[in-house]
Amino acid sequence: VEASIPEPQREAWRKHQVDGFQDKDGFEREVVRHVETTLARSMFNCDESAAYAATSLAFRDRLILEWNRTQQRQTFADSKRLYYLSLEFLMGRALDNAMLNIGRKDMAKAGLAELGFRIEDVIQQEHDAALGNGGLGRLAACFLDSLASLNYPAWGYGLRYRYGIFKQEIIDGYQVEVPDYWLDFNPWEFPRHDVTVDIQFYGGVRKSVNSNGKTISHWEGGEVVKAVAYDVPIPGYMTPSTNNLRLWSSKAASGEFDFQKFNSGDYESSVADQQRAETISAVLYPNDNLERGKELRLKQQYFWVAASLYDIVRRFKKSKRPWREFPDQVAIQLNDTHPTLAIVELQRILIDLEGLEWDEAWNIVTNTFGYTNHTVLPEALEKWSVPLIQHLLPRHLQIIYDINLFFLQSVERKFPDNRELLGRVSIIEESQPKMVRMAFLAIVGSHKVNGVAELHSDLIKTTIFKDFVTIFGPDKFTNVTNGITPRRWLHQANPRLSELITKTTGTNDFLTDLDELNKIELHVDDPEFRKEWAAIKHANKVRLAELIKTSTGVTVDPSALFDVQVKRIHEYKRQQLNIFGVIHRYLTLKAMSPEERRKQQKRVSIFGGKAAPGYWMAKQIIHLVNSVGNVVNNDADIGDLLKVVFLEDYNVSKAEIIVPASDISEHISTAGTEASGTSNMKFVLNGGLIIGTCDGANIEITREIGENNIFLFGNLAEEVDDLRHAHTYGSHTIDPDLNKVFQEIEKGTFGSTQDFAALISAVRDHGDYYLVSDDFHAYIETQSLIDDAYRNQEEWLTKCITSVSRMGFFSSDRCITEYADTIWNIEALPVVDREY
Ligand code: NBG
Repeated sequence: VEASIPEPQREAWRKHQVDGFQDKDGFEREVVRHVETTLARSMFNCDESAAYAATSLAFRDRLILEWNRTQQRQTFADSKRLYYLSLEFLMGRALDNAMLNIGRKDMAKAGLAELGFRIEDVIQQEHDAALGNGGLGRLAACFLDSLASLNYPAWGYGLRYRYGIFKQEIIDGYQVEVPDYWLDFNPWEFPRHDVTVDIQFYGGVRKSVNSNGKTISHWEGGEVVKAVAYDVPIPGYMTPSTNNLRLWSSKAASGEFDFQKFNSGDYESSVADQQRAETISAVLYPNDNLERGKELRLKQQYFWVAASLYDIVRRFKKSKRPWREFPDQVAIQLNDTHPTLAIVELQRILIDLEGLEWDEAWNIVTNTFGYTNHTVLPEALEKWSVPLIQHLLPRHLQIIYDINLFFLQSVERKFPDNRELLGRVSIIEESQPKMVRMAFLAIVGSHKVNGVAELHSDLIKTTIFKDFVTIFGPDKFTNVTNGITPRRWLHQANPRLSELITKTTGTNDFLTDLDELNKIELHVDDPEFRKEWAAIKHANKVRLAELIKTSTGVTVDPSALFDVQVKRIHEYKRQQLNIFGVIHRYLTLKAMSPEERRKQQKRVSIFGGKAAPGYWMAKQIIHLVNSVGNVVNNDADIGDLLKVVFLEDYNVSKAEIIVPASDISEHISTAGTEASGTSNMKFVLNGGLIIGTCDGANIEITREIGENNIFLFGNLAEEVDDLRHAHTYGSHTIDPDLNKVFQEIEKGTFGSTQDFAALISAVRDHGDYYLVSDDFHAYIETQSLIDDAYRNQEEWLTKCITSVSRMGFFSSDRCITEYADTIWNIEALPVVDREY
């Protein structure tokens, strides 16, 4: 308020208010201006990367003006806001998305052509913003797109990692990790050097008694690190609403370096302090569905949570409302347990700094937070050691103990004399050392807990959180099935299909109301439409074949069936089942006569995905895929009948090329392990079919598109426990076809047998936890059904078109609307007074 311009001078501001470019000429003028001034280059010195930079800056300028107006509108409306706290935002590239969302891509294309550039080449220059591992981070990115497109007042809060997920190189068939330094030039962020928060670590707690006789806790001493805000504008689709993603970067609190130390000649250690502070936001932990309990990770979590809450509270306090209205103004969603300390931090702010009573504060806290669970895998459930929290956040540990005490007392009152129950649900695990169970803390501190697909939401209620359903009742637990944004995953990734649908249905309403896709089902028999559809799929496959050629050197036939499995490499996702199936196919083909072989369906098996650097088994899977590819791709008997490729460095921008080109994609996790999966939705939306298990969102996809349009196989979630038990305590026989595959690997057909021994013994000797052998037969049978189905191209095409037409449910717009209505209780703020 203090910095606002007095009324008499505001006229000058209004008169000189800038507006972003309006037309092609204006756009070109902005590009030239940025090349010549911001970049200090000229027409004699302007390559594609400079053209990319200038184009992005031109669009960024437009976005920030809308961003300003959006923020003003939201402040003025004073309605409830959502804050989405996520350690990961896997955004991918921004330029193409910005151009499409604000509806100016054609104009930019024409403008760039006049300036001497092809828009496709310019778009390619952008480095992916890869601040996430996989599905969880990409979901957050899709949510931001929907929140802005639906005009919800919402902010994302995350960390501005200097290094995103590592770049993967494949050298001699092995994964090698290379740091992803992406911030050299990032036109999409606005540093807010004036928006900073001091974050405290370590120290101790002193108690005092105030004049009312109340004990007050003071967290004192320790060290302070500065959080600096960087804002990333998030454009909605065809709306001026432009939301904010605020990412925090860490800096030494004393500025450049500690002048005390500097003056006393201790220059090196003052620089070291600076570097230690900057380490906090330096790197994204590269684990997907795994938590390692590292101190720096806990520091990241508190740093980010404390800065975000300070910001949220500061904004609320400006409204001068009483504290009890906080949950009417603020909804905070915890994306997994990573931000759970926010619950403790808000309670601390309210009782220690704002002087509220415990119960009043706790009521505010629990009405503010919602918690989304994204996994039931035990190795991914976060626990932090009590001594570590005690050391880093002494006051928070006390509050956690109090939260637990009051919670357990309430359980005791409801279920007297049930010590076992108390032990099971305690937030503190009585282990050596004691551990804080973050998911339990998140449940106790939230008013709603949701899973991300129906099966998953049922599973959390009957397994890991069963006792909490008994305690809080079933209504606290709910399901919100994941969704994807049709803007990026159809319009941007598959522009020709998007155009065909628009032309055929006469409108592009499906981009804002995905249920409208059902209109294309009326055209499923229209020969012209079918022909165009098939031509688009073929062109997308040609585009992928080119990527495969340049990145692996392997030539693939675009008319072959493209079979794709791209996702993080994990035993539960069962890439090993896929590659064992590929070996089985290879052996079958080898055993055939040349005449018989000629009748077989051609296939390209495409793999992609990163293994966590410390995940040895996952790295062996990558090595096996590459080794098999080496043999199969060079076998003259096989030729184009089978090719096996591993595409290195799978990321969002590669997914935009891969997804529209698939015929079959694999979503074959052990039933009950994949919470939802979201690429399954992307593949079907782009006219590919699925081979999958009855897991995660596969089940709901089947319900929507019909079971004739999906290839399901394998044991069900409810059968998994018994099978595992039988493996360990009964006799465990391995599927005979799988045994042949193992024998072939052990013969050395694919190179060093030693390397692959662990993949085999996991199945044969160590209880086959992921049920690879149990599902193998059904898997290869189903793959052969797919070969047969693909031969009937007309029927296949009908399946694809029908499936796309029924995918409306999986829009992240539907998903975000459910969150808004049932968990956040927020309302959209549409812009009514302006044409857009
Ligand atoms: C992942 C699940 C996926 C799910 C995404 C998004 C974690 C912890 N979980 O199945 O494995 O689609 O979350 O909900 O990364």
